[in-house]
Amino acid sequence: MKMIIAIIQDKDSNVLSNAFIEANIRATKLSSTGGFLRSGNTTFLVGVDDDRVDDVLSIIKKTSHARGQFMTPQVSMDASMDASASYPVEVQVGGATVFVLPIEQFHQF
Ligand code: 2BA
Repeated sequence: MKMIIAIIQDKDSNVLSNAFIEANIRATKLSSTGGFLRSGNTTFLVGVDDDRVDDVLSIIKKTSHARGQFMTPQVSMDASMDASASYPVEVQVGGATVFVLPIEQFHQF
């Protein structure tokens, strides 16, 4: 059995939830925050048998899209006062960041 942790953009989360339900895949959805942009994203925890890992990965791949997001870099007071320093810059986010971990034990009491 494996634990799949998938971090995706909020905009894709409902489509992904529905796709999991349709495929009879059980998942837990958590509200999360990206450490870099400090904006909201969604983390799914999916516990599945080994033979369903590829199904889960392909559903995530199909439903998660990369998008550009603008951020304003923080300017240190010590920095030279370059006028362009605080202009928003575009960062590519997603589609999905996915970790697949082995599960040692699984219990439901
Ligand atoms: P954030 O940390 O808010 O990062 C959003 C996007 O900003 C990233 O997209 C990446 O394009 C860029 N980025 C992140 N750190 C950067 C840095 N030090 N320098 C320059 N650009 C940087 P993604 O790579 O698609 O990541 C989307 C979200 O997935 C991340 O949101 C974070 O919540 C999660 N994530 C990504 N890699 C991770 C990892 N190794 N461990 C845990 N969470 C991760």
